[in-house]
Amino acid sequence: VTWTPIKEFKEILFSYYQGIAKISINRPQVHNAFTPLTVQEMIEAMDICRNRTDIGVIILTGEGGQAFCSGGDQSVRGHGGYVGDDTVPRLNVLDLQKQIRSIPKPVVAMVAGWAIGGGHVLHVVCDLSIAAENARFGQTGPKVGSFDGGFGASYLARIVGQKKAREIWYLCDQYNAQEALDMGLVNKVVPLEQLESTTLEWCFKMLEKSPLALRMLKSSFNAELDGQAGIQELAGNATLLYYLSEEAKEGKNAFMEKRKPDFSKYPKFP
Ligand code: 2NE
Repeated sequence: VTWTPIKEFKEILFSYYQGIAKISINRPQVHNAFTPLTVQEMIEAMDICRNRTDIGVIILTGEGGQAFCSGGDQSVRGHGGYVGDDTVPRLNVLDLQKQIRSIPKPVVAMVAGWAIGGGHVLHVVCDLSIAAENARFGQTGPKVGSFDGGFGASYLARIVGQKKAREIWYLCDQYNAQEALDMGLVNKVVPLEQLESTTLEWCFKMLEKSPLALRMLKSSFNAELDGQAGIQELAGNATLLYYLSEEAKEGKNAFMEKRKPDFSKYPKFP
């Protein structure tokens, strides 16, 4: 597979192959820990993925085969957040989590090696997770003076159950790929050398499906859990579908033609 670069960044690789975008954290020397710049670049890449109509599925991963992501880079953690070149402390990974959740296309975490701390939460918020046999999962917050009580707690608990989620956070243990599969934390485990080919297979299966159906399903799964923000997302998709109808177009056309709309011919379904 030959990936074509989409845009050059400093701390991530961003590339394209046959309808699939791959966003890969490129800091293997620190197990792909993220800085504010890494996250800012991932947010920009996600935004490009959202806007490009030739991209149907997004893979999130890390370079090197030893780590997906080890969370926030502790060496730049300052007073109130992670500090970038502008000296401002930030927790911008929370914005990235929301973006992964609301982008109307499936996001697949392709996990080799460590998915730890804030890096674990990133795979948790992805739609699907495919793990290599060397994958290791866990939270470290209470050990290193941090926690993620948002998706990192509540959505994790929806996936693995309350008892297990509390165990993961309170004990800060690490779990291997088989244990992750057993608790429903990942969708599939494969040998490392098959990780990308299997992930691509799954992506191509999704790319064959109706993009609007996948979009509606993603926002429907979210709606049940995300309160008003989830309903807003699902309702936005309902509006999109309505805009595609002749009935909605009659309203707009009548306004533009400065006449009364005639909705009489549109059925009042039972
Ligand atoms: C991942 C883990 C368990 C791997 O251990 P090991 O022994 O295989 O590797 P090692 O030697 O620890 O790591 C290799 C190099 O990567 C750096 C290490 O310091 C080491 O550097 P050198 O000694 O070779 O110079 N490295 C690894 N993770 C790093 C990190 N997160 N920040 C900076 N440097 C890192 C082990 O490395 C580990 O436990 N890592 C830390 C995991 C962690 O606690 N992450 C932060 C959680 S908090 C968070 O992410 C967060 C949040 O809770 C809320 C909001 C936003 C973020």
